[in-house]
Amino acid sequence: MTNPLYDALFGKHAGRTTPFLHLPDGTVVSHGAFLDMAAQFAHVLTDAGLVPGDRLAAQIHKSPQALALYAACAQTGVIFLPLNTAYTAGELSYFITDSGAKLVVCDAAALGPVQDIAAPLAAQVLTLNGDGTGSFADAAAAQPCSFDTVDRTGDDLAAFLYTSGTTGRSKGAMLSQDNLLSNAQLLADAWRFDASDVLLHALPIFHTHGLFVATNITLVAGGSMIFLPSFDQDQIIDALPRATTLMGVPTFYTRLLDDARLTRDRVAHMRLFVSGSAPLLADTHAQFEARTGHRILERYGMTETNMNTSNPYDGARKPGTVGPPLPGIDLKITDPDTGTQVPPGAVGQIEVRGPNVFKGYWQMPEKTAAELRDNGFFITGDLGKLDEDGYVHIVGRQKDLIISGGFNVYPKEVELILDDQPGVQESAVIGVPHPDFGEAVLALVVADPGHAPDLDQIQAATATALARYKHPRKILVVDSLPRNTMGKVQKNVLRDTHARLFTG
Ligand code: MLC
Ligand code: AMP
Repeated sequence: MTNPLYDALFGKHAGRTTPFLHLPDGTVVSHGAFLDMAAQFAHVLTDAGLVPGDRLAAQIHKSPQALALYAACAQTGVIFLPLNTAYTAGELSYFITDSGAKLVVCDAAALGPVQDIAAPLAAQVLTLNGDGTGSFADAAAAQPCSFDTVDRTGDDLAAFLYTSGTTGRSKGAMLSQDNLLSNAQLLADAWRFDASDVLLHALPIFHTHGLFVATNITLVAGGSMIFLPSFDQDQIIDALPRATTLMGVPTFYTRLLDDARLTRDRVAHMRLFVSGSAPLLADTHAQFEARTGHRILERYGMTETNMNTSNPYDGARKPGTVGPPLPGIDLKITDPDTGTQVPPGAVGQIEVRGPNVFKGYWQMPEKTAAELRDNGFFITGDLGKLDEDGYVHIVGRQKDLIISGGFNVYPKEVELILDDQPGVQESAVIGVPHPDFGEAVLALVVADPGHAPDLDQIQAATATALARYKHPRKILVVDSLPRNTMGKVQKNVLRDTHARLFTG
C-alpha cells in the first residue's frame, strides 16, 4: 500500500533528526519534527471530515506550519489549493466557490471576510497564522504525532493551482501526484541536488516555483532550506554564505546585483543559482557572472506543466535561452494556425508533453480541450524557437499576459474593472519594461465623451477588487486606442509607444 507523493517527499524522512528548515530566528526544524507536525495536521483534516479528493484552500503566510499543511494534504489524499496571500476577498470568493473547497485555512486577520464567503457554501474555516498560532494549530496540538498514510496512486490529484485565463476567469489546473513527483525527481537529478544541499528559500510557497520546484526538490533530495518568510535583501545577503543553492525570479538577481555586498567571497559556498518564472535578461546573466563567477541556470516552466526545459548543470548555459527539454519531456514548436511542426529555427507556439503535464482544468472541459490535445501535447501559449543545439528560445507570448516580478497578471481581468468605472469608455492594459519587476502593468483609458475619469477613484476601485501586484503602476488617459482593420486593439503598438515609461 503506497502513497507515491507522500512516501517520496515526506515519509522517507520519518524519525530523522537531520535539519529540514533553518528559520530566521535560529530555530531548526528537523525532518522528524516536521513530519510529526504534518501527522497532527492530518488528524485535524480527517477529524474535520475531509476525505481523499476533497479540496482544502489555504491563504496563509509562509511558515513551517504552512508547509506541514501541504504535507498533511498529501498524507490524507486531500487536494491542496494554495492561494496568493495578496488576493482580495473578491478574488478569494471565486477560488473557494469554484473549487468547492470543504475547508478553508486562512490568517486570523482575514477570518471575517473568509467566513462570509464560506458560510453559504457550507465550507469550514480554520485559522493558521504566520507565527504558527490559530484555531487549526489549536486543534492539532493534542493530536498524535503519527498518522496512517492514506493510499493513493500516482494518478490521483494532489493539488489545484489557479491560473488566470485570457477571458479574465481563472482556471484550476489539476495536478496529479505523478505530475509533481516526476518533475521533482527529474529536477533533483538534473540539478544534482543531494542531502548536503542548503537551499536559500525566499519565494512564496503558493506557486509552482517556491512549492513544487524549490521545496519538492529539496524534499526528494533530503536537503534543507534556509526558510525566509519573503524576499528580504539583508536576510538573503546574510544567508548566502551558509547556502549552496538559490532559486529566484529575475527580480531577485537584479536586486542582488544592485547590492555592493554581493561579492565573489560571499557566494563562495554556493554551487547553483537558478532563475525562472519570467525571462532573465542576457545582460543580467552576464553581470551576475562577472560579479560572482556563477552562470545562472535558467529554466522554463508553468503552472500546468511544472518545469519543461532547463539549461544544463554541466555544459553550456546559454544566456537568453531556457535550455533543451528535460529528459522524458517532448517539446515541439508548431504553427499556431495549423498545429503542424515548423522547421528548426522558425518561431511558433511551444507545445509540451510528458509526465509533468497536468490533468486538465477543474470543471472546464472546453478550456481543457482547447489547450490539451488528445495526443497529450499541451499548448503553452508561449512563442519560441529551437536553435541548432536544441535549446529553446522564448521570444514572446501568444497569450495576453503580463509577468510582473514573477507574478502573472492577465490584462483582461484588470480591463474588466477599469471598463466598469464611471467616465471610462474603454481601456487597454499592457506590460511595459520595468527595472525592478521586469514588466510593469500600465493602463490606458479612453474617457467617455465629455468626461474626465477620476483616476484616484479608479485606483481605489482596482485596489478593492484586485491583488496589489495586479494594480496598474500608472494609468494614462488617451484619446483613442490603436486598432487593426479587424477592430482589434493593437497592444504591440501601445507597448512600443510606452516602452520607456518606467526605464527612462
Ligand atoms: C510586490 N509588489 C508587486 C510585486 N510584488 N508589484 C508588482 N509585481 C510584483 N511581483 C508590490 C508590493 O505589494 C508593494 O506594494 C510594492 O509592489 C513594492 O513591493 P516590494 O517590497 O518592493 O516587493 P517585494 O515584496 O519585495 O516583492 C517583490 C518580489 C515578489 C519579486 C520579491 O513579487 C516575489 O516574491 N515574486 C515571486 C513570484 C513567484 O514566486 N512567481 C512564481 C510563479 S510560478 P506597495 O503598496 O507597497 O507599493 C511560475 C512557474 C515557473 O511562474 O516557471 O516558475
Ligand atoms: P505561470 O502561469 O505563473 O505558471 O507562468 C508561466 C509562464 O511564465 C510561462 O508560460 C512563461 O510565459 C513564463 N515563464 C516561465 N519561466 C520562464 C523563463 N525562464 N523565461 C521566460 N518566460 C518564462
